Amino acid sequence: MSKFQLPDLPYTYEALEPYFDRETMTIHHQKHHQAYVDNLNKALIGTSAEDLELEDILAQVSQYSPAVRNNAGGHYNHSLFWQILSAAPKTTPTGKLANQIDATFGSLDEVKTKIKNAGLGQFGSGWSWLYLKYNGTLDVVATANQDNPLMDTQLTSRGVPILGVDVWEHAYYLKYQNKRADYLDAFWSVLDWSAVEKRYEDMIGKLI
Ligand code: MN3
Repeated sequence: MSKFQLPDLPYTYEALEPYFDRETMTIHHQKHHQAYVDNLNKALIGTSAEDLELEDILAQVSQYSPAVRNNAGGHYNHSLFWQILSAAPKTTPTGKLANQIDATFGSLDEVKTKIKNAGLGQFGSGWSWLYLKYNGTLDVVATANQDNPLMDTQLTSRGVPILGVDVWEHAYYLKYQNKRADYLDAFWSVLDWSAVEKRYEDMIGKLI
């Protein structure tokens, strides 16, 4: 049995219509994410990372091949992405996360604008993240390709991602063509803040 497996989506392929369409979701999960899983399993064979957890591979990814970096990132990032989407999302954060967002960014609208602009400003393929720094503060950053803030290759923006939005064209091109901004606007209609809150509270608990 292979080390890493493609996780099932927690909803059907059409569940996020009309914001994220069935065809994009199907190809994104069954083809793109599956390929990251398969290529990661292949790239790990015979390496010292073979027995490590995914997060531990990412934390020292600079030691491994570009194939491990790209595909471990791809597997982690997509697994997170599916988990924070929902057909019946909680549309605003509450509790500790809401308080921290207000304290750090001023308002929810402000952090949403930062996340959108980071995604729009990412030239080519990548991701826009809201992440928890190891000092307990929040920040927004865009990364190229399948990189993410867990990677030790992130020199100035390291931490634990709690929200990520995929800005590769494969995430939106069938429905939105070149209009990345429209896709990023639609993302908020399927983003489940309760999943982001849960990640935040779990991580804050580990930092303290
Ligand atoms: Mn993708």
